[in-house]
Amino acid sequence: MAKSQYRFCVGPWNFSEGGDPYGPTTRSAQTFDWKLAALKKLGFDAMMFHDDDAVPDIDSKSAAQVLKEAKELKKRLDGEGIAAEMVAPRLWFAPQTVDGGYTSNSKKDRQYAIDRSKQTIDIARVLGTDLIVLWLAREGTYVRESKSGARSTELLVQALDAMLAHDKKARLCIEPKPNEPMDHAYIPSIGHALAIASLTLDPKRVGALIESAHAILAGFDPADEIDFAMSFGKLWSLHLNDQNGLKFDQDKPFGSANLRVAFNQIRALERNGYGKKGEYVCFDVHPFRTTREEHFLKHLDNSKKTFLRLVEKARTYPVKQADALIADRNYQDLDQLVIEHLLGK
Ligand code: XUL
Ligand code: MN
Repeated sequence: MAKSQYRFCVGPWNFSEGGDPYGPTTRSAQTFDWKLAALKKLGFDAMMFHDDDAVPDIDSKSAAQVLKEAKELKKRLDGEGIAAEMVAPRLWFAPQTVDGGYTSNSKKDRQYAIDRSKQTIDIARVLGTDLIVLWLAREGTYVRESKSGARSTELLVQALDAMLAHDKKARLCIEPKPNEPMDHAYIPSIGHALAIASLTLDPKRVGALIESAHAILAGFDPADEIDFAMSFGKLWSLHLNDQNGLKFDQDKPFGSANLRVAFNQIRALERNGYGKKGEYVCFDVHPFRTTREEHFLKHLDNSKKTFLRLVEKARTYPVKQADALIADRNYQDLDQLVIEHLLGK
């Protein structure tokens, strides 16, 4: 398998239990310690956290208690040699976030979202990471006329500015997604994420996270999203997974739906040197609902395996042959060259 510069990461939510809107869970919930041990066993290096993954029942606890529990978590992670990659405020669960967090039509609820985001930065500091991920889950609408796009852009910038001012070292990493749970989201692509960064008080500290499935849901090739973000030096994290077309967010194992699209993501990471500045490769994948308990970790192990196999494929790609075909505008045979290479011929 390819020797690579890559380090791997996963979140506690990626050990999910199989529940969906149409049926209950199919596997029993595992403890945090079980997940931590599993992650080590699989050769992962870091864990990503929502604020309430790091400190459960966060809204019922005082600020001092939250920081105390974050410190305890940091000790546990240090004991296992696992880093915290990022912390993300979960702004889509609490009653205050029904109409969105930063773009809610309620001033009081917008304040809740900003306060919770500042607290997320405090937790991240304790856990030893400067990376704050913002998946803007409900920053959009079900009924387009219920909010103004211009006003929402202004509110998003205000929220980003409040976070940037709260901690001069924090880096904000926007994870775009075009829909789900919303009909339409306000920051649906990497272009939107990088553009809104330029309106903030410190654009250098606002970057992006690309998730393969989210890019596919927007109708984009995730490899192009990677190349674009990395041309700006702004790809600070990555959620690799797969998605079979325009459906619900499937979070399939990496490469599961379209190996060639996965291969091109790896090529984009390789040509731009992803990981060389310490960025992690995270798999935002879930087990299929049918997965038995004894196969609980397969989706993680398999995603990593596929990733490393594709790194090898990217590094052994017949570049000279490809370049000759490109010079001859023989894209017909270039297409076949890629297919043969992936098939192992
Ligand atoms: C949702 C999603 C989230 C973020 C973290 O689609 O991908 O799990 O990655 O909040
Ligand atoms: Mn994600």
